[in-house]
Amino acid sequence: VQSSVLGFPRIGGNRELKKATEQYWSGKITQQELVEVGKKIRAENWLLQKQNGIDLIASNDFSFYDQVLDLALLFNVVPEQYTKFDLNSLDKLFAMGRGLQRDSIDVTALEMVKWFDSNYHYVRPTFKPTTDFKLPAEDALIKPLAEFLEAKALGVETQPVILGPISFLTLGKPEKEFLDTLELLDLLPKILPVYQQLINKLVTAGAKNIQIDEPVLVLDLDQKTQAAFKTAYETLNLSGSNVTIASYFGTVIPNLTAIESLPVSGFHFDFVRAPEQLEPILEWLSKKEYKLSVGIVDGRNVWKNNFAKSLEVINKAVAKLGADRVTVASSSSLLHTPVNLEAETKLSEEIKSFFAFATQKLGEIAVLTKAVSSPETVSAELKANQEYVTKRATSTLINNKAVQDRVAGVTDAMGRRNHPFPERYAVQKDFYKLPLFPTTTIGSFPQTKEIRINRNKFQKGKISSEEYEAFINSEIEKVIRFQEEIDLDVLVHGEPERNDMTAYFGEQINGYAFTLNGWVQSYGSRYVRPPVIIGDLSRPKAMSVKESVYAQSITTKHVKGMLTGPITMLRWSFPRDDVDQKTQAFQLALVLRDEVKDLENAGINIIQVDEPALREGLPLRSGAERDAYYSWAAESFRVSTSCVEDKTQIHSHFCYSDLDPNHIKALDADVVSIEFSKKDDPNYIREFKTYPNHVGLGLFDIHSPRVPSKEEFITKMGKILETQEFEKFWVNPDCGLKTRGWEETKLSLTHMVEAAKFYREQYAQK
Ligand code: THG
Ligand code: ZN
Repeated sequence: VQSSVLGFPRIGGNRELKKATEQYWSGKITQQELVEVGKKIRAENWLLQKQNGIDLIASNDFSFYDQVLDLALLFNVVPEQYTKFDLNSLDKLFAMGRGLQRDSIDVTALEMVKWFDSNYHYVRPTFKPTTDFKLPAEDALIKPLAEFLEAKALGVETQPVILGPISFLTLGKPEKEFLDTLELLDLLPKILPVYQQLINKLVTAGAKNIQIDEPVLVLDLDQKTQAAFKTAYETLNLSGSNVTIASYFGTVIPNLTAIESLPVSGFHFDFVRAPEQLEPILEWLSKKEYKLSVGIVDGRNVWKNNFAKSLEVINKAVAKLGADRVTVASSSSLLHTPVNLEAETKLSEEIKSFFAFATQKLGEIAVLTKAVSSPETVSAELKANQEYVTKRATSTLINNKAVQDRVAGVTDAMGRRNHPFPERYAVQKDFYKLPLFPTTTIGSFPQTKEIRINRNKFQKGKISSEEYEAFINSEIEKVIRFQEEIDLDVLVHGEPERNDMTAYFGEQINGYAFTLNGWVQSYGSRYVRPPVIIGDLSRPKAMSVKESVYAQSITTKHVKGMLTGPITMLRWSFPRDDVDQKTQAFQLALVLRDEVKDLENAGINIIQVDEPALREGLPLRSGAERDAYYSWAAESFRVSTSCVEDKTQIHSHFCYSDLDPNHIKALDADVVSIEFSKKDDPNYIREFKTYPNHVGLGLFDIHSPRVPSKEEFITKMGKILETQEFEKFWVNPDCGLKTRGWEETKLSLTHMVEAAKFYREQYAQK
């Protein structure tokens, strides 16, 4: 039995990659210095895995921005707009990932979308019929090759990981002009020779094992896509190396016929997320000679592995296939878990004893591997693990009877507003007297260095809570005055008190644990520190009322209260693995319901409850589980928000994914704002015409420092107005502004408001 890790976090134990990348962007270090930081992180990761006795260690799992974007650049899938300037490959990568506005250069970023149902975002490659797939002429620029050789030079033999052709194509989209005409899989004959060249180079360099990721195998695939697997892998000549096709985050069973006889050496499947696929897979493999990589140490969560349970799975595989055909592996790349639990000096010993981060998971994989062939060498570890399982199940941190009873008592009526939207809207229209095309923002304003410094000082006890509150209030006042100045209609307080929209609330809810250093990459140089749901959830006191009330007290305009919805709280936390997701969502819904009521009672009339993670919670496959999700996810949102009067206007916000208007409709929010600026797709606008309540389609990309002109806003709004009913139309950016600087924020919002006023005049006569 061998051990395998599909990928290790690339951010460094102390976020070294983020710091270096941002320093490079701001001109403080050179590209060479940045490259060195990357090299150092890779070396540390490989050596750490080697020390832990991992047999198959991934390479090419590193990236300066995103691994899908890396592959696009490697294969010359670079839209023309990025090729006009003389950018070297790393700068081109960054321009594609985050846009670039400098000197005479002005390009927007490619679209960024959720990686399956995770909180990681990949950059979506765009293809056209004439995309000229090719490898760079210089071997040093062929990243998988260069990194394989780099590890080899350190004495580590690695398994290069490459996203496979079917996933790479289908996770992309056609360039705008070809949206309706290009079938991505028709590009297969053109892209396969380039995959072949790459594989040949790796083989020549000595790669004995290659992992090709085909995560789309866990999605619903049509006939054409299924057939493409056969075409692709039968066309490629993979005989020079042991090629493993890897899937994760779900079951492959519905697509099994697509892969059952491919000419590869083996497969990796995720038995953490989809244990039910074990039997049929073993049945199939017992008739073949493939190797099986058993994904059994969770790459998506922080809980310690349950060795006894895992060994049942592994031993079944060994019994059926024999030890030399079985590999013990992480379920997916460990990219989605924090780097090292050792850094958590503030967690209680009890809670800490429940967790394993990426570094600890390496040890778990090693123990499980040994437990198969020589259990006596790891008997102490197995025994300690058994004790953990019992201790956690009976821990007093976990169970709260009052919370369980309250969830059991949730009624349909609790998820229904007093009146349907048209009636509520009549009341709201009268009350708010907003102009046509009301302008607003999504909630956060730039998180400046000063804000971060003060928050830090407060956390470390270097300033008193009075001083901190005074500072936060002064920041709120700044944001309010600015919004008044540029004449926005519905104001926000700017969220200077919040580090992160999930962690901020998680830290105030009983039943949550949070980390000091549990960073996980979200996209590019942006990381999150997901709080961990460890037990039943309750709210000891109001969480957001003070700041909203202060903001409302200093302005005559309406200030929107800002909360994070139950699904997003759940999805952006590490959830419990001992209770189902619906129960956790309803516990959160009740916590939020109390908060919504408190805000309303405190005179906050507009309350936004964000659900950007609504779509990512959707089960990856259609069927009963997905239908059930649609219903309980919407209900948990409505339970959070339906306790208010007709007059109180509930807003919600969605981003990072292609949304189904029907799903949003079921939430019955009065106003929704939706990320939109990079959806160059008129069909998507048209879909939102069917949305019955009011809607703001995001007008500019907040991930880029680029400032759109007033004219650009006018054009964008014009396009939307062609299909959208104008009375329903709100004007707002794509998402919160916390990652932006003040300079570009001021200009962009000013232009946005000017454009709204332009149309207000135009439509005044209608
Ligand atoms: N919070 C969480 N998850 C998220 C988002 C979020 N997932 C989707 C989306 N938003 C991702 N976007 C971001 C945007 C900004 C940041 C992280 C993810 C960000 N992070 C700070 C950084 O990297 O410097 C750290 C924030 C902190 O101090 O906690 O700015 O908003 N959970
Ligand atoms: Zn958003």
